[in-house]
Amino acid sequence: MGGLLSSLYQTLMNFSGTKARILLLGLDAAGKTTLLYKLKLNETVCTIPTIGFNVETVEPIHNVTFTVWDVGGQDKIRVMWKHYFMNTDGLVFVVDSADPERFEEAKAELNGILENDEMRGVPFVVMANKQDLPGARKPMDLADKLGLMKIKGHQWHVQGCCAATGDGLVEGLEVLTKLVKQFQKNKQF
Ligand SMILES: Nc1nc2c(ncn2[C@@H]2O[C@H](COP(=O)(O)OP(=O)(O)OP(=O)(O)O)[C@@H](O)[C@H]2O)c(=O)[nH]1
Ligand SMILES: [Mg+2]
Repeated sequence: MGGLLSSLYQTLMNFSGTKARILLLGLDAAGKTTLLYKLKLNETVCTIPTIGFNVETVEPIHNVTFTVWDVGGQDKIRVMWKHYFMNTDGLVFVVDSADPERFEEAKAELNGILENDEMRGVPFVVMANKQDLPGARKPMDLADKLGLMKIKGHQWHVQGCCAATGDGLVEGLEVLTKLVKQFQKNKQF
């Protein structure tokens, strides 16, 4: 019966398309707003630090429409992040790969997010951003520094990217799409 319901659900989802609420978080200056508007407009916008949030719906990827919430990452406003957690289907966590001095801080913030009850089981993609900069750490190196292999209860992927040019963004979100579909299906049954 579960199998029948599951395939019916899948058929309906394929027909109607799926909607997903995506949170875009990371330390200040990681490149979140740059990434969001590169995806949305295919433009490299000139950003200022985000106080509050930006929200945009981006073009469907594999039939999934993402509503992306980009919340400011400055130290003093990170306390606001938790107010965006409810009903999240996927997390994009952006890291400046060329700023190793802040990897520990990024790791602590990521763990804090994932430990929140509202974020239980939510899949995430770490965007190893700014791969264009000299000294940028490779995605797997970053995964190691952030301790991703030790994280339990969440599906994850790490994607090298450059938000300024758009390289790697769609690839990262394609993986997130798959993880989100699985997460939503598991929630349903
Ligand atoms: N070289 C390079 N610079 C980037 C890239 N992505 C973003 N930046 C720059 O990094 C700076 C910060 O980018 P934002 O997108 O404003 O960062 P943010 O994560 O939204 O920061 P907050 O809103 O303060 O949380 C800007 O000067 C961007 O131009 C990238 O891929 N490569
Ligand atoms: Mg911003």
